[in-house]
Amino acid sequence: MAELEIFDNGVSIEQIIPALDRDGAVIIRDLLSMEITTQIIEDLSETLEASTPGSKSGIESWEEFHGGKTVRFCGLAAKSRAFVDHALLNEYLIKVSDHYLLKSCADYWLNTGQVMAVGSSEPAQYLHRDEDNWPEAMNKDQEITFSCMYALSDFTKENGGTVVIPGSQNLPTGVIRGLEVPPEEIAYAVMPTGSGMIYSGKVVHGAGANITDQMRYGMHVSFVAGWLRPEEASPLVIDKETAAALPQRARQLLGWGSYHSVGGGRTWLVDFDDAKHLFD
Ligand SMILES: O=C(O)CCC(=O)C(=O)O
Repeated sequence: MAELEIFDNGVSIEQIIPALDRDGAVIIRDLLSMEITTQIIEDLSETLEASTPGSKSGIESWEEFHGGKTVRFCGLAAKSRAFVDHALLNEYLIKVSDHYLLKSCADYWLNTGQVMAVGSSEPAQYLHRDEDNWPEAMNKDQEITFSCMYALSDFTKENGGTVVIPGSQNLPTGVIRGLEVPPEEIAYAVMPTGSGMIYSGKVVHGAGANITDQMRYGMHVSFVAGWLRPEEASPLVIDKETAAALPQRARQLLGWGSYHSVGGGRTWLVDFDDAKHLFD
């Protein structure tokens, strides 16, 4: 079995980048404090209780991907200020995303913030890459998306802890759906509550099988290059009033700001003006 490198909160970015370059994923313990984790869970619990397992897509291939026993929901920034301040604006996730994504774009924004609660007896999800969302933009020389899987409960090998293939970010460019790999190449994101696994959009991974009788509560946050269309339509969910109360960087990440390309044009404008001026 392969392993991911595990760091403690407080580690420098310079220490984790070599591990990310090598494996495509790292685990950081205590990325969220217990107090913040508890607050986020409390903020999201009403939606969690009201959500039923299975895909909302109505599309067979997505039903398989989303998992029939897995609860998923988005719009987290509208539901939890603690999510915004500590998960969306997480210092490590932002610094790592700056390091990798700003080589391919002038800025990035939220791709999706999503609870992924894997239910008891859910089989393993097929292995994939997050950059599969944007096949037209894949390029071996650039990262277009970076993610963090926060553990809102302990992640174990038995309860669906994320399966990761370290080094698979270097496999040939292209969409991967259902890669078969020998057991010795597989690592599991085994991590206590409050930890986060930060990973490249190129690394092959998927939710593990949950063979326990408990749910595994994960919360995924991913960023994507500002010139690409995100999975989640955040500004259609986070209304202007909610956005106005948030820090400017959070607003920008949530789509309440425009994109200024390096040496090219500006996009996502409001009558030719930067959307951030809606809050002046
Ligand atoms: O839940 C997990 O551990 C990973 C899920 C995942 O990779 C996805 O749904 O895109």
